[in-house]
Amino acid sequence: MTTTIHKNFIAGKWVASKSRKTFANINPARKGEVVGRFQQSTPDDVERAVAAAVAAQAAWKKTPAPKRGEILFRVAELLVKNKEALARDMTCEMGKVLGETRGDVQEAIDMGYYAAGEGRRLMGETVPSELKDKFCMSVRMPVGVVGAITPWNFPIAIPSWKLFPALVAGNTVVLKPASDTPLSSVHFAKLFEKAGLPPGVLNLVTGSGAEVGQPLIDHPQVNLVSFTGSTDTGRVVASHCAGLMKPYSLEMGGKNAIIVMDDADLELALEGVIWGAFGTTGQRCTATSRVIVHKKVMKKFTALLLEKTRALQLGDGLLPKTDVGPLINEAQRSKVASYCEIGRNEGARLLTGGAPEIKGALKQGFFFQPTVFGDVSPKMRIAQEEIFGPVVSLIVCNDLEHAIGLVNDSSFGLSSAIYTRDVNRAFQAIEGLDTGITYINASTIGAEIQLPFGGTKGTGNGHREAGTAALDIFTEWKSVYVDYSGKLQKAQIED
Ligand code: UN1
Repeated sequence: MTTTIHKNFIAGKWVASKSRKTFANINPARKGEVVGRFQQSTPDDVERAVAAAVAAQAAWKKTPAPKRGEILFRVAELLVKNKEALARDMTCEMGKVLGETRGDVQEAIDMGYYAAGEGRRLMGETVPSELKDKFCMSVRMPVGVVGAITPWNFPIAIPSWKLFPALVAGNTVVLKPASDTPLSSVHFAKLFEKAGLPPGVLNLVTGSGAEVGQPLIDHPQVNLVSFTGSTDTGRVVASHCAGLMKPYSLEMGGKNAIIVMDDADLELALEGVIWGAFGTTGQRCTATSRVIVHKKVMKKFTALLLEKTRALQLGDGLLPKTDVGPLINEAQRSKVASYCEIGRNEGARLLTGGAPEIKGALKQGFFFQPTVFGDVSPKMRIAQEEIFGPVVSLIVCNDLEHAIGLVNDSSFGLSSAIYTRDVNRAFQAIEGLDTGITYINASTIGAEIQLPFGGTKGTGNGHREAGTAALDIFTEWKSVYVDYSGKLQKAQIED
């Protein structure tokens, strides 16, 4: 089988990198299988892409927002039409099970329709003036050229969170996808092309962080950087943008917890923990990595959790019987293995899992056993640091107040959940949990695109994606004062 070589998308054309070099993208379930080859781009390619985005900006800004929205609507329609093929290719390049890659595409569809509708809203405010015969309003303006840097765990959904709102607001974009999942971005860009997006409005450049990401962040004509990925890389983005006085939004790690109270429906909580901890092989920034269980139900809950965890089927995400796919690459697998080692050394009790899975066909991929640690104390590294794999820590609590304190004892603040049948406890948790997202009787994963997505503390830098909040990143406010009195009127000055 010949391997397809995919190109960059710049100024409406599919072009090879000036480097003439490509890199391979492999299937994490079968390391020997090359999914495709992609351009190993250089700062020169970034230069071309930014120039294209700059050239396209004025006309795109002038295009009425409802018309911009119509194009995005057509992209959403194309996503619907191609959902199955996109999902299958995404499972091949990323590893998560087909049901979840379908969900990934669905999240992009949802965002597409939502942003398309925003083309007829993009609402500002009208407020009264303190003076007679004067009109006050605010309108949203595009920021200009957006540099979007996206991770591998949601290869279409997360690019969609950035592209759709950025584009409907009148920005042009240069997208640099993660090198582990460039294929989904190539497919996505092709749908924008097919939907009639004018050349240069969206540009795609594949390659490394050093050769593509860095020059994109530093480029003086990139007006805003929108980044989702690791905290370490986010820190680099922040420091560069700060030096350049450039606005940026960061969406980074989590150490998300589920509280299981003594009055919880334990079966329901169990399903939520299994889904949150092992869905996407634990590779979500919203993944459940701590479970804080009331002391009265810890024993029972632990037994139920172990039984269910041990029954999970690892395998190729395309196979219907697979529950959990591989990790994305060997580096991630080593990282997860080293955290299991750290947990053991810290004195946590390894209850199940804890090692790479190398039985039979699984040795061809980056599989890791679903892992549960018991007797975890809150200050252990496995209770504090993001592992990004199928590893969950059980921590005991005495009461709700104690549980909330434990959840909040984290440098991250993305998602939290509580299982309880007591409405008072549920509302106390909503108020007390210091996270951007809180679920009641549902897992820590599964955010919907019509609400803001993001977190407090080290998870981000105060911005939110999705919902109308996304527009706050991708637009600048302009306040407009229209004085129709025909005379000089002075605000704040008494006559
Ligand atoms: C992520 O893990 O980076 O809420 C995004 C969720 C998904 C998005 C996760 N809708 O789990």
